[in-house]
Amino acid sequence: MRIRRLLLAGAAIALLAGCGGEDTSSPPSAPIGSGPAPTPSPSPKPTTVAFAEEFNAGQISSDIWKPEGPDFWVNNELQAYVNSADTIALRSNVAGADGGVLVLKPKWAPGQDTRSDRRADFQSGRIHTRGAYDFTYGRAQARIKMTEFTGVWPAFWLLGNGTWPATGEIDIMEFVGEPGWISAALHGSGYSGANAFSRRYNFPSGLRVSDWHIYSAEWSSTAITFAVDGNEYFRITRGEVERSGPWAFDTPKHIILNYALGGDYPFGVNGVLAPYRGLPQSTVDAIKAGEAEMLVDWVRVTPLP
Ligand SMILES: [Ca+2]
Repeated sequence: MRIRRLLLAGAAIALLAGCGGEDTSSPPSAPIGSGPAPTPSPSPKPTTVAFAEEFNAGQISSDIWKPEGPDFWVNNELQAYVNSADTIALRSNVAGADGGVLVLKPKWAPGQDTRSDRRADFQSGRIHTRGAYDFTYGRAQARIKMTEFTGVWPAFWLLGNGTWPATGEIDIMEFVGEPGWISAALHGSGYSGANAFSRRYNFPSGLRVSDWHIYSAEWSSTAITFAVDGNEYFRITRGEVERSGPWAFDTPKHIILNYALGGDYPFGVNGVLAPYRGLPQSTVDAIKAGEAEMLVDWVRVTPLP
């Protein structure tokens, strides 16, 4: 994500911890790892650049997607991640979708935070493919639809498997709840946090974040190009990056889908201080009403031409 100062210290530990048994809460309704593994929909299995998760199988594959747990905390965000059917689910019969969709959804849950150094009044979902599907180079795409509420922070991104930011981060889509735009970013040593390469994509008149859109990054050894619905809006070459620091994009990355709330990036845009940093009461009300969510129709990684 765009600003990740806390991750400097916590990323390696948190992410490594996230590789196995990270969800210590695991309520009975946990949607991932709660039953026999279905036939994995990605084909073929990891290691090569070819991945297709359509979310059509009726169950989220625990072979591929790992949930983040409540110990994880970065960017001063307002939620605790939990693996529950309220925060991570599949939904069918969604208008405009091709079969099932993944739903990541924040929930009002005061008094349930298990971390003593944080008071998260919300729970939400975050899943990743680290260790199950990591890849280097390719075109990563996801078809996503989100509701619009100030201070939310859903995202689709790729993260390197080593120390942040040295092993790189490719933010394909971040939405902080401001109608009309999303942003993309690249982070590495010498260009991270507030100094990342980033750009906003402003939707053409009449189009909204709350419509279905395809967010993509074409990642090669010489450049990374971001597009929305095939409209390229941000291209960074290796040479441009290397004027700020080492090119962090020749090593494997994994896929992350998450729904954060508040924290540094939304706060930096909206300046809201109350009732939560970066999150106004209107959005809290929307979360309580179950209206804030990100729907993901599919995620695909295809080889470069
Ligand atoms: Ca689908």
